[in-house]
Amino acid sequence: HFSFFPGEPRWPPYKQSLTYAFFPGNNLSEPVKAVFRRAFSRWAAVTPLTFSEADSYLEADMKIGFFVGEHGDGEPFDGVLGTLAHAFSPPDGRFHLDGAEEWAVEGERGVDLESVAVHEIGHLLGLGHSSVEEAIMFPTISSRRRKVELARDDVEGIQVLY
Ligand code: TQI
Ligand code: ZN
Ligand code: ZN
Repeated sequence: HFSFFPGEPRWPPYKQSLTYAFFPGNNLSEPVKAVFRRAFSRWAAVTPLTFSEADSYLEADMKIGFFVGEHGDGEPFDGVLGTLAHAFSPPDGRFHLDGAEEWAVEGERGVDLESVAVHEIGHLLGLGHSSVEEAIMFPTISSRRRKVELARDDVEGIQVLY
């Protein structure tokens, strides 16, 4: 079953049009940006929320970046595998990925970027972990390669918040 963060934080109702931006220092390629766009669209399809890329990194609601090791939030990344990414609950908006991973963008070998992005965006929107194994918000990666489709449990959870 789905869960929320303590106090059930969520983006406020007047902010249904959320913006995101990529850390400029990463210089991400278009195919990588497209992965995040697809991941956001999966959540947009089941909520009243819309997501668009902001022109300004500083003014964006959600900030996405790849970092290695210590990167200023007291939650250093640990190199290959282990922690892959983390995201903070609303209205923080920070979404960090471990730059040391081998990220798979379109069926290459490595950690599937879209799967991790869909999961972390769930956290950015206010979902905690789920006890349902099929759910995107299930907290382990066991035997999973690519999991990008929202389960009924994810949809029910996000629709409680929005
Ligand atoms: N990162 C953990 C995660 O996103 C970080 C974390 C642990 C966390 N406890 C949390 C974040 C509580 C918010 C709230 O769950 S991870 C998976 C999965 C990770 C794990 O790198 O371990 C995915 C990132 F579910 F597959 F195990 C993405 Cl999809
Ligand atoms: Zn971080
Ligand atoms: Zn998680």
